[in-house]
Amino acid sequence: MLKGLGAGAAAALFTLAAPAAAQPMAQSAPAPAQAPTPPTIERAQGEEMIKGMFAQVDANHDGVADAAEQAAVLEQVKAQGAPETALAAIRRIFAEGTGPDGKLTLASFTKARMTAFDKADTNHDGKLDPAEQEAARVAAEKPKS
Ligand SMILES: [Ca+2]
Ligand SMILES: [Ca+2]
Repeated sequence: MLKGLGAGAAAALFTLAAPAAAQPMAQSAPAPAQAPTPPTIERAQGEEMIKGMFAQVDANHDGVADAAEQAAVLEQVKAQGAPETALAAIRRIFAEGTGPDGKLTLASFTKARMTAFDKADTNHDGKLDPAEQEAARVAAEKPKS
């Protein structure tokens, strides 16, 4: 699970946040062709990312991310050095995605994350631009008051 995803990338996918947050300034590397500005995420693209993320959590592919699978992801993200704020954000995202039947399913997870996507899309153009992604990431890592 989470193969090839760094802690930041995993957290970024969960929070639909800027990949820039996961890449602490690659200034020592030769100048990349692209500016480090994260790309704007289209709504359909965001949904694909969410489904991909669920597939990573649902290790046995039975359509439900159970408590053990959620715990395994948290362990892995933690082992990759994610800060406690990121772990807390992921826990909250799991909780928010849990349906009325107490299960975190692809459908309930996607629904909850797309609701978050729409909330983060503050100018309602159906896309998350870099500023909206950053604002969502900051909000996600803040404890709820
Ligand atoms: Ca499962
Ligand atoms: Ca927008």
